[in-house]
Amino acid sequence: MGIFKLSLVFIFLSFLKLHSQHLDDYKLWLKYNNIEDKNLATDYSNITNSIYLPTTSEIYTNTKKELSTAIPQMLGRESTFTDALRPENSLIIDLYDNLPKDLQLKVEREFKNVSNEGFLIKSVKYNNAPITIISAKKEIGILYAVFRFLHLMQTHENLKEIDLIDSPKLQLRMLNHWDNLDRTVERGYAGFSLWNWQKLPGYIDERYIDYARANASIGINAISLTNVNANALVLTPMYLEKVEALANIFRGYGVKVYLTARFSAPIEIGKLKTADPLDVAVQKWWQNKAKEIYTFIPDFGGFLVKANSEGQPGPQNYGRNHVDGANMMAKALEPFGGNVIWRAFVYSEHDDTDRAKQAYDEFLPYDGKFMDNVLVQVKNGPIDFQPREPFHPMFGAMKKTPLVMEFQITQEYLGFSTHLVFLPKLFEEVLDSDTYQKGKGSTVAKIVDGSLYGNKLSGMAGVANIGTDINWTGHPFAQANWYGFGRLAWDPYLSSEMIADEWLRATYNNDQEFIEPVKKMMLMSREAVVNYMNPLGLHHLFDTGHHYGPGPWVNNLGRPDWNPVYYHKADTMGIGFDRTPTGSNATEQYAPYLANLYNDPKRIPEEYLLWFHHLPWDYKLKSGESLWDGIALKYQKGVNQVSEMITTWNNAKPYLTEGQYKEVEMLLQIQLKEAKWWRDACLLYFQTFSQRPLPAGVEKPANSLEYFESLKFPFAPGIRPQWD
Ligand code: BDP
Repeated sequence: MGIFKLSLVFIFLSFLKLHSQHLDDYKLWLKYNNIEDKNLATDYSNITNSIYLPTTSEIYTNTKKELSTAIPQMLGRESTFTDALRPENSLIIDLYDNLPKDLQLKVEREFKNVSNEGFLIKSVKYNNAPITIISAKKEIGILYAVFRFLHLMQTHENLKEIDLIDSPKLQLRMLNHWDNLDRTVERGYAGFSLWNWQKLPGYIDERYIDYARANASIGINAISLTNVNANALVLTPMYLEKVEALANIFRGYGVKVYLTARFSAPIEIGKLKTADPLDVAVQKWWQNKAKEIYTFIPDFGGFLVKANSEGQPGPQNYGRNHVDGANMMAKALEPFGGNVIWRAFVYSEHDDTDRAKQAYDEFLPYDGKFMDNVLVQVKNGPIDFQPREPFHPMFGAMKKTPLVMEFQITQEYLGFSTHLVFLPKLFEEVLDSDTYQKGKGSTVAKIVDGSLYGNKLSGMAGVANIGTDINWTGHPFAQANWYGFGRLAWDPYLSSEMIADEWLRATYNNDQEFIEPVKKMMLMSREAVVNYMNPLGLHHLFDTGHHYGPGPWVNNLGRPDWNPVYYHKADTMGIGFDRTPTGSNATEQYAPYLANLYNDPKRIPEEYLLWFHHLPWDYKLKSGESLWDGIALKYQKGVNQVSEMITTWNNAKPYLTEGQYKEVEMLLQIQLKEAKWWRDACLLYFQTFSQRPLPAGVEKPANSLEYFESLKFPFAPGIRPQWD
């Protein structure tokens, strides 16, 4: 064979390897790899030898399916399933109410602490033999328990003496897809939308089932299918039929469907002249619409609404307010048990108040005025999903209204699906933040789970990072962000470290020598991206529209608050946004303790310094460095951290397949290149104001400022056409 042919064969083989890697990535954290440790495998075999699981419902059937997929893969042998209890059963799975009395007695005490969607997994002695009981109040709890049980097997936990109860702390654990009906995904970096509207309802893609399995495995129980910049067509019968087909799949995994409702739908698809929420015909239209939707989807979740925000229609178009709008829809959904999730992401083009203050100003007066089935969904920070923001001041201040935390899992401002950034670290930082609104310890987590003020509803939403890419999320490590979001929506008190640990084990392998350094890399990755993009409280330095790469110089967009210069305010005197009483006074929206802390540049945590203060270039940081040097060194540090990530990944090579190694290695190299781009572009630009040299240790920029300013990306992914 000639050299040419040989290399063709080689290319083909490497393609096959990479391709099979991608197929493996498709399985997410549900890989169910073969367990090589003989002792462990024997223990697990004994526990799962004969399984009692009555298949009386769809959820139970799906539960059984999962067990019969997972166990043979992990243990190399099948389990026996019985529909009726038998003496040989080693694993007994059923609702508590259905268990025979003597088995109930074995778990009665623990079971008292299991809530509605929670579960219990416990090993007990029964007829002198060890058995394991998996039980719950509702079928969905059984499915969650089995997923957890399989996860514990995947992560090689000792299950011989298991005694575990767990219940979700939030009611609504939701993904928000920003998917358009033409299958583009706003801010989507992992291909097109999963929802194949053209082929629905007739064609059910296997992928819908795998998507639902993945969600159920981490406890996600709601999804909104469509973009918040909504198209009213999804509310027409033609689309409702398609939505119904999806809802029918998801129901078997405990996932409810929500839709985004365009406020002007009564005009666009209802032929009315107005969408005024106080107009009786409009109210009637929404009531009829709700009724119609429930004929298709009897357990429909409700509406997610973006109104009077970034050009979307809303009640203010008719001189009405958010309460008028939200309550009108809530009233329509109420008879059927549906909710309205009303977004608080608002900032007006007619208001020149600091954008960071506007949502709070607009919503606080309405606290207590929304109907009981309205939840207000608030982004984690007051601007817009930046690499770091202080928590949104509405958390803690708005006491009577249940607030849904909105995180962004898709990495619009965090390097798209090219950069490895472990977001649970960011989520954890926000959830652990103390609002001090009801004294010390009033954390955001306690507001979100409803415990601080006793709100009846609670929830967390994540803007999905999922698309048609074979590996679902573009970057293999971005799967960890979907996973981690689900885990924190289940329990907002979990640590990001634990989440990284369990995700790595289920996704890659259980070798401690692999886990420890790679986990460290994940936990550091979030700070790295803050350092090389937006250090010391800087924010929104992103290039126009697409938000790919740096654009701190952008100053020509239609609205002042769309321009990066609005946010960094760099001038010859210094840099940063003064949000203290000498500036916009956004700090007044926080509890007095925090307001005082944030107002004082000497005491404020330095990661928020330039969010709240405009300071001179020679301002002395805690380290003793000048502000200019400190900023420059942070950018350099971010770049160095990415280099360290590459070293860590190279060292992990012996624990990875060629495909696993290669795909992340290539992405990390791009990340390094782009981290340098951020450093060089931002420092060169800020240097035009600071007029100071780069401090020792900061690499010289590879290109000129003009070069960086000239870069254009008309086809960057995820942009919505109307932004152009
Ligand atoms: C911004 C996005 C925009 C979204 C908006 C939102 O750039 O595409 O429509 O948030 O959350 O971050 O509504």
